[in-house]
Amino acid sequence: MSNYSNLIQAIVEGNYIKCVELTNEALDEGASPQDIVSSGLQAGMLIVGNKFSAGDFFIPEMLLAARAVIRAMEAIRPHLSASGVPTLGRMVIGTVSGDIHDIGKNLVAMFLRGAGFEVFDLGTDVPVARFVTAVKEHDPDIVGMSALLTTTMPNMQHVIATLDSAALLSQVKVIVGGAPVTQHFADQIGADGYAPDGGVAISLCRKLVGK
Ligand code: B1M
Repeated sequence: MSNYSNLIQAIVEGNYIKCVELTNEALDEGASPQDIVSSGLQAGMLIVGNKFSAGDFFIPEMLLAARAVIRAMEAIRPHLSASGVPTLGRMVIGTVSGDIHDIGKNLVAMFLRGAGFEVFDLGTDVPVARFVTAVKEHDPDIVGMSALLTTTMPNMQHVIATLDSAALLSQVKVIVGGAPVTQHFADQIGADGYAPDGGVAISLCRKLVGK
């Protein structure tokens, strides 16, 4: 299926039953999970975001759309299973402090698990200090941070600075992502990489661990 207009419409309407049904149909027809995510789920959320910006949608509509996408992701997850694939590396991931958006972060975590990374998900609104303790606990190769709000982006820099003060920064690679994040911002704060989506996150993480 290359036309995801019905799936996009179901997301905009917040109809999670239809959204899951159409996602399963697309999977049955042989569409790749990546294509469903980028051309269907993300495209739908983009429209929802634009409607919110324009004042046509409010928080309840955003929540209904988010539920539809989360349910569709649950349907996609088994198709990304990496059983039998050797671990490529360990990663700690979280949405930074003050920010509760987790759909994109969850997608990235799911893609990376599917690609063979062992991912420790710290959740959302993760305090700076929690990233530091997670590095001590899990000894990851990569720390990944997500931010969806311009106001929470600076917290990524705080995490990097705190890892540096704790003499842990040299042991890990740091990657950042999220709708308002750019390569320029990543360079500015001293991150090792930026990924605009889950697919690029896989190739970036593979490159950072040399695999
Ligand atoms: Co909010 N929200 N929201 N929201 N929300 C945005 C982000 C916004 C752009 C909407 C808008 O105004 N057009 C706007 C931010 C404006 C800004 O900062 N400039 C906004 C706002 C203002 C808010 C509130 C402040 C609203 C309010 O309360 N007045 C509030 C903030 C709460 C908080 O965090 N403290 C809020 C709340 C919410 C909901 C709870 C209702 C809900 C979140 C539900 C959830 O996540 N469980 C929500 C939603 C759904 C959105 C939009 C509509 C969709 C976000 C999304 O899930 N996109 C969003 C508008 C938009 O982005 N178009 C919006 C789909 C997702 C797949 O994409 O997250 O970008 P994304 O992830 C992509 C890439 O960015 C990348 O890969 C992912 C997959 O390809 N990526 C990474 C993400 N993380 C990565 C990490 C990596 C690598 C790549 O490495 C580690």
